[in-house]
Amino acid sequence: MNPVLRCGRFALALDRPLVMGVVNVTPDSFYDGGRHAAAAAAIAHARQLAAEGADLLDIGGESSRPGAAPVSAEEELARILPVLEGVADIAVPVSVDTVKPEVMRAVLARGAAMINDITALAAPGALGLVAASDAAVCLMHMQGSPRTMQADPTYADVTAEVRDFLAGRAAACTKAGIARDRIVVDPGFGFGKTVEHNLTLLARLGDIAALGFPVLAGWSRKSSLGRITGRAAEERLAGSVAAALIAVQRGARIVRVHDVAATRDALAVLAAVERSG
Ligand code: 9MG
Repeated sequence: MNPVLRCGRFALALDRPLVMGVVNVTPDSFYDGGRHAAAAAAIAHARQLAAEGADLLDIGGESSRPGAAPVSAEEELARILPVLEGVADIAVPVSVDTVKPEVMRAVLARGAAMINDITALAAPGALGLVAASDAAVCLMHMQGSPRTMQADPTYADVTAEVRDFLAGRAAACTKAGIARDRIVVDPGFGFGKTVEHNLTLLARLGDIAALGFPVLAGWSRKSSLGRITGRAAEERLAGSVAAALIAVQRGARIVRVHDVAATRDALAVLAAVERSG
């Protein structure tokens, strides 16, 4: 694996696990006071996550929760752009979570350092847009679409199928001209997977890391943790931190989390143990 991840004007050293902080700008997050208040709250939240030590921020304007309805590119941009502009002075690379080429074009022109695409650049034109930029890309695996993905996820061998899919999409990226050191892969925990599928993938994350690209893992507050612990989303901090640590121990280089400070503390303890051993 390359020692750095190149993303826009940044080169992130991969000699320690990186923490990506989640900044959602969706109606179920900051929308109580209307659009302007939502942007202001999201910017404040992003600054807080950066102050807590986030290595990257991931801004998203369309929910990808199971059953979520799609939004138009115009609506997504109206949510994201004020936030992207409001964090432009922070010395932390900003990723944008989107599947739409129109949104990718607009955010890349405004300095987004990474495109986080839960469909792995499937939309026509998406590959070329990222290739023509200097941004990194996170290629995620999903079976189905957010509307339907949890209806009946089925695999013969979940790890092999996810690994082969990611290998294929990474090959498509390099063929399109995206250098290997701009590519991140992600098994997509919770995206068209049962709790058992998610646990198998976590246990076998090393098979995904063996592809030679940095692996991003996102377990933060997800429903699998609710199924395991019996806890509601807002009570899943301990489970989320545990899953992030396990993911790192099994080969993840980036963890996508809501709780940056707690995750950084846990990773600091892990690093201290590894240094002493
Ligand atoms: C947008 N989003 C929600 N969960 C995610 C995950 O696990 N990985 C990535 N790359 N994006 C996610």
